[in-house]
Amino acid sequence: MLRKITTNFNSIFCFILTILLSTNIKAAWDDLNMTEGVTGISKEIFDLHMLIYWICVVIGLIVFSIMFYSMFAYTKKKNPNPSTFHEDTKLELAWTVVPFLILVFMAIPASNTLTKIYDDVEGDINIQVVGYQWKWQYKYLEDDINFFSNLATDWDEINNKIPKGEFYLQEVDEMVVIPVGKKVRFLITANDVIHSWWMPDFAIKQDAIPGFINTAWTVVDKPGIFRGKCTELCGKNHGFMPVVVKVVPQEEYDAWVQDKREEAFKMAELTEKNWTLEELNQRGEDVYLKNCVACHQVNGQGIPGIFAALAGSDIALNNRAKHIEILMEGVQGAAMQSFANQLSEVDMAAVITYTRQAWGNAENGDGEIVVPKDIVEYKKPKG
Ligand code: HEC
Ligand SMILES: [Cu+2]
Repeated sequence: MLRKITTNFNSIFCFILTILLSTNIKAAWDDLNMTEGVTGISKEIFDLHMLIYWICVVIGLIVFSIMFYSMFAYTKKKNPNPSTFHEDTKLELAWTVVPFLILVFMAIPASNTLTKIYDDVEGDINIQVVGYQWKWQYKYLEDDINFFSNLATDWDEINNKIPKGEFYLQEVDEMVVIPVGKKVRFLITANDVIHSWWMPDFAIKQDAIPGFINTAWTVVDKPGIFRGKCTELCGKNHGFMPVVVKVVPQEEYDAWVQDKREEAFKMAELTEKNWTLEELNQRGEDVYLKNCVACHQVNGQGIPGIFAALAGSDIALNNRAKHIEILMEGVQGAAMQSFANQLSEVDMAAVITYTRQAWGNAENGDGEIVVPKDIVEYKKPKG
């Protein structure tokens, strides 16, 4: 038994020695330690963490030294008659008051930082963050910018068909962009279940709860791309909704806002526009060739038994409402996915119209078309 303990002790000792001697000690330490982050608050939190860590180390050293000293210096052999300071009032007072003072000493800087973290005034830029299963939506409240940020990792990487990339599960199709040195406030909520918006480098980790708005703020002093994730178990694809924030100089931010506005303006114009059947058909054919042929084939015949035929499909001929629903929601448990977030309202309307017209569908069915406004209408919250 004793031998076993000694060998264990030896191996632990060797392990610690190896770590201490390794040349990468600083790197290993940084790896194990909390991140320092890139904002004033994150650095303050880091300093607090280090301060309290060292206080704990000192307390640990004192307590264990006294303990081990007493264990060896006052054995029964060396000290057969133990001293009796049981119920010593002074001693008991001391070991109550001293820890109390230490706690107060630690609470002062901690409360200071906490007050700053929860300083909930409006930012220079205010962004509403909405968690969805399984993606984030960002709305820039002042600039009317609104987009979804979807996971951009190739599904072949996820399914182990190709090697995993550098930013595996940490990359998105559209990043949150914010300017350097400005106060950005995030108003965080969710659409379906509880998510949590976590950006370690900004020291932000805030629950996203349906029906509530939690806030967090940051000022980032250094440009760069920072990565975080959803940190609340929110269902099957919980690990597939990363958070990526790009911090850029003010001019670059202004240009980005301008681009976004123009993009939105062009899209809104297209959505509002009165589309002719021919225009819809033309655009719809392009969309179809990009997004649908792989399964439904150029001739709309699909592949019998695998991919439904659209030519002559009852839905495409006579059931306009169901047709929209299938494209917007997908078909549960089938390869037919929801295209609601992949296609704009214009492209969605165009491809539905196209598939209701092509391959003789117009002649064989009701030939009803779908315009972008129908899709906007469908997207409006029901009830
Ligand atoms: C990855 C393969 C795949 C892609 C890509 C795909 N679909 Fe489908 N689609 C299916 C499958 C499979 C079904 C049958 C689903 C079921 O009901 O089981 C289907 C069903 C449909 C239906 C209903 C047909 C019927 O009569 O039941 C429509 C309409 C449709 N798809 C349109 C589209 C359009 C438009 C696109 C492109 C924007 C598209 N699909 C892209 C696989 C696909
Ligand atoms: Cu989530």
